[in-house]
Amino acid sequence: MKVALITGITGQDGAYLAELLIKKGYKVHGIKRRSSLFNTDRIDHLYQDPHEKNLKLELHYGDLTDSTNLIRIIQEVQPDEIYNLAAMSHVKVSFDTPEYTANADGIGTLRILEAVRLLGLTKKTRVYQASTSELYGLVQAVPQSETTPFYPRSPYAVAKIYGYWITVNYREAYGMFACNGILFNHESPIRGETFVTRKITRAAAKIALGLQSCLYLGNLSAQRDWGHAKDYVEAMWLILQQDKPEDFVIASGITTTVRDFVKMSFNELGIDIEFSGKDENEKGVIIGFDENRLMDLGIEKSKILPGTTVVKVDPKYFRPTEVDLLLGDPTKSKTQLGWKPKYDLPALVKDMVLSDLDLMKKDEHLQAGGYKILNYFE
Ligand code: NDP
Ligand code: GDR
Repeated sequence: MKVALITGITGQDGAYLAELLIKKGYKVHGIKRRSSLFNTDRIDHLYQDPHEKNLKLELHYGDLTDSTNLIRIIQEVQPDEIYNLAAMSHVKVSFDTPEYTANADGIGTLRILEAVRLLGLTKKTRVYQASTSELYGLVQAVPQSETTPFYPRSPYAVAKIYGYWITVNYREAYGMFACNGILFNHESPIRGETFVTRKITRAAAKIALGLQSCLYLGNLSAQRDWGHAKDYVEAMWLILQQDKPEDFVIASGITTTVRDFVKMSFNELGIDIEFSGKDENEKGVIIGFDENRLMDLGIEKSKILPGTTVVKVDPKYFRPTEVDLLLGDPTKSKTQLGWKPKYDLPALVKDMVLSDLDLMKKDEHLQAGGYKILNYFE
């Protein structure tokens, strides 16, 4: 039985990867941070009573900013594969916490690699590093491939560039099987609520049910190459199954604006939105609806009022330096890894919107029962 260790197991990718590896027959160990609440919602369906024998999933307390626990856990677990997914992963928040981000996302990667080396596991343990399309930053060329130069535009991206190069360096210096997956944005129904896609799909569902009146966003013109996290964790696994350690771009090869993602999300709910105005004054207004679609989804027609502004720009969501355009070239991963994503963008939007509609209907029931529903704007 192969043994895997996942850092960041409580995050979006950690949860999907744990599920995938367990299905493949792995014993999975995960590192979770101590927090004042359980914070294991995304992996609760995989949880097993630790008193049972032959556990498929075991959790360990730890933190990427503390090498003592990383060394101890890696020594105990003796993993065949480590997936280093833990990170302060929010680009905007990294401008507020740049030093912590450098420590966790940059030096954290070094701590993992060095633990493997110090413990004499360089020949046994393969390491996957969660690198990112944010490394490309200020556009140098499109589409972006494994050979496109980097130009990071945030403390997050600068920290991740250290993670990228230290992974390459440990591979070259010590012959480790250490690889970067340069993953473009990937989303899902369990995406964190403050990333733009999930913020949009949650708000669209709430607005359709009359639980929220307006969605406030930042840069609507940013273009992203979005895929489904379920497909992207398959690629992580494939990268570590190759004969030789190499770095791979994982992307859909299609780019879309935030504005179009908004339109697609409302459209999935049977609501048509049109944008007008410029920059900070741009807004999205309901221009019509598909009555049959609303009925199929159990949305009350009376709550969808054409002429209502449902999207506004709030400059507080602008970033000091922005990444305007990401568009990946997945040729290498498709030909060399045989990676075949199952979801395109419309299928991703559908999955997220319908899941959020379902969740928000629970809020609708609570509100009907007299409970206050909080709209948390972040
Ligand atoms: P999430 O933000 O959903 O999850 C991040 C995980 O890291 C959480 O489990 C979090 O724990 C954990 N974590 C954060 N800081 C620490 C720390 N100091 N020590 C230990 N654990 C920590 O991110 P995703 O799942 O979306 O992304 C996974 C990885 O892939 C990240 O490294 C991200 O930067 C990178 N990436 C993501 C892309 C995407 O589009 N999703 C694209 C390219 C790269 P907790 O639950 O306690 O907060
Ligand atoms: P990103 O994802 O920064 O690409 O990083 P995010 O969804 O936060 O932003 C995407 C684009 O949307 C614009 N935007 C907004 N973003 C947020 N969060 N909130 C808003 O209200 C909003 N309005 C517009 C942003 O300016 C940006 O251009 C994600 C993370 O998962 C990283 O960890 C990962 O490395 C990269 O994807 C690839």
